[in-house]
Amino acid sequence: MLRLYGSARSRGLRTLWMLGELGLQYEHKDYLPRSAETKTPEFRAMNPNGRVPVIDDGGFVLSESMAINLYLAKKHGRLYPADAKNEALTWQWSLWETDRLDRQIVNYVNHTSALPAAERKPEIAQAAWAEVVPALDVLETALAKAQWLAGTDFSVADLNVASALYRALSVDLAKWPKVKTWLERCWERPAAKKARAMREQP
Ligand SMILES: N[C@@H](CCC(=O)N[C@@H](CS)C(=O)NCC(=O)O)C(=O)O
Repeated sequence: MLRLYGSARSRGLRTLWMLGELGLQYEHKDYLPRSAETKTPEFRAMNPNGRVPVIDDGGFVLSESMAINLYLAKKHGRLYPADAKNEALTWQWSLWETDRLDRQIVNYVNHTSALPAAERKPEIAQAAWAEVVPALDVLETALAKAQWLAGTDFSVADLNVASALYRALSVDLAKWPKVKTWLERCWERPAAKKARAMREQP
C-alpha cells in the first residue's frame, strides 16, 4: 500500500488533498517537520533533505510535494491534462508557485499572524509581501483569461497552486478577486475540505 510520510500540518497537506481526489488507500505516517522521525537513518535514506512530504509507492520513493502530485495524477489518470500543452502548463504553474509564492506566502502569514507575536519579524513579513503582491498579480491576470490554470477543468495545476496557497486563505485577497474566487472554488472540493480538516483539527 502507498505510504505517505508527512503531517497535514506540513506540505503533506498537498499530498493528502491529492490522495483524497484520487480516492486512494494509503498508510499515513503523520510526521511533523523536524520531528525525531524525520531524523532517523531510515527516513534520511528516503529523503536526504530530511523534509516532508515523501511517498513510498510500492518501493518507489519520491519527495517534493509538487512532483508527488504530478506523479500520482499521471499514474492514476485523473486531474492530469491529456494534451502536451496543458501538461506543460501544469508543470509551468507548479514550478512557478514553488519559485514565486511557496515560501513567500508562508513567511508573510507567519510573521503577520501565525507565529506568536514575540516571534514575528516585521521586516520578514514586509520582504515577503513585496514578492507576494506581484506573484498574485500574475495569477490574477491568468485567471481573468480562464477559469482554470491548465485547460477547461480543475486539474493538478490548480490543486498544486491552490494547496500551496493554503496560507492565503487567511489573507485579504480583495485586490485579486479572480484569485479569491478561484481559490475558494478549489478549496470547496470535498477532498480539499477533508485535508484542511485534518490540518486544522485541534
Ligand atoms: N520543496 C519541498 C519543501 C518541503 C519542506 O520544506 N517541508 C517542510 C515542512 S512543510 C519540512 O519538512 N521542513 C523541515 C526542515 O526544514 O528541516 C516540497 O514542496 O515538498
